[in-house]
Amino acid sequence: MLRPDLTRARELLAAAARVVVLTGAGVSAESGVPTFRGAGGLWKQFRPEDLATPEAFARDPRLVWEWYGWRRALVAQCRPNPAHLAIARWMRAQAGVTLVTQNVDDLHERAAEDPAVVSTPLAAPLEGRFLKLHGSLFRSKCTRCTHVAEHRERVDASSADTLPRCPSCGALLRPDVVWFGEMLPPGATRAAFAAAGRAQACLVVGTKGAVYPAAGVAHEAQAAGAAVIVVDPGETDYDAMADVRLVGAAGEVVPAILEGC
Ligand code: BV8
Ligand code: ZN
Repeated sequence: MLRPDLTRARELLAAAARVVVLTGAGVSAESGVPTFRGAGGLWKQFRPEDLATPEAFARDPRLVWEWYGWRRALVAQCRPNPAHLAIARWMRAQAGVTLVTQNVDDLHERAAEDPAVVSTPLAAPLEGRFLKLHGSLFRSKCTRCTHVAEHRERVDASSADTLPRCPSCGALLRPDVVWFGEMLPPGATRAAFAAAGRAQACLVVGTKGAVYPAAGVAHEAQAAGAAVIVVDPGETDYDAMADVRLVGAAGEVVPAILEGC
């Protein structure tokens, strides 16, 4: 017997021609990637204002690279979990699904390439339906010129002299992620809010909804009349507005909702 909240969530998603999925750190928690605010979360060991800001990088690029290098090495050991895989399969099977993620890990991307996922026939091109609002842990950009490139090699943050440098102009490279106080990528942000404004349902997975403007995507969907479904073991800023709140882990709940979708 299915939980009534699961049944309700399935009904709302089945009735929606266009759906926006908004994910945060919680969707990667079962893959072993620490969240920001959870117990043992990333922010616990390092405070955001100390590290995820341009000022922190200007002040101590070595420490900031040490943190990002550690996160990169950690994520490289992790694997997509059943929530990433179920969302990736669903995006292939349903043309109207758009994924908006706040995460800088590459687990959604790796799920999309998983053999168990790519065997699902593609209902519509994925182009424009996978939007990353906060950049990528595995891409670095130059602090001086326009160089930006994938960057997966281990970072030696043991001294300022060993930090990664731009192959074009020699200036310091930085992680190509959006820090606090920085603008989000305009194109992806516009596309995310446009998709939310057209959605009939918004599935929120693993985010407290505390960081803006990304957190506003779910509010935009709700304002446009979309049903809001929240999947999280804890409390979130979306709970009061949710049509359905599924208390549980993404890796268990998301596949259960999307089965048969
Ligand atoms: C902007 C990339 C303006 C980097 C991130 C004062 C000064 C400066 C700015 C501000 C300020 N006050 C407010 C702001 C705006 C600020 C903001 O919102 N601050 C918050 C803290 C109040 N926003 C910004 O600064 C943004 N930029 O405003 O620019 C501007 C405009 C024009 C021109 C110039 C400038 C930029 C914000 C982006 C910051 N970068 N990440 C990196 O990763 O290192 S934020 C980072 O935290 C994530 O990307 C994510 O977006 C955010 C929140 O994390 P969550 O994903 O929600 O994770 P969290 O741990 O919080 O929650 C996890 C959830 O999962 C929990 O609910 C938990 O219960 C659940 N969970 C746990 N296990 C599971 C699970 N769920 C399911 N299954 C499980 N198993
Ligand atoms: Zn350069």
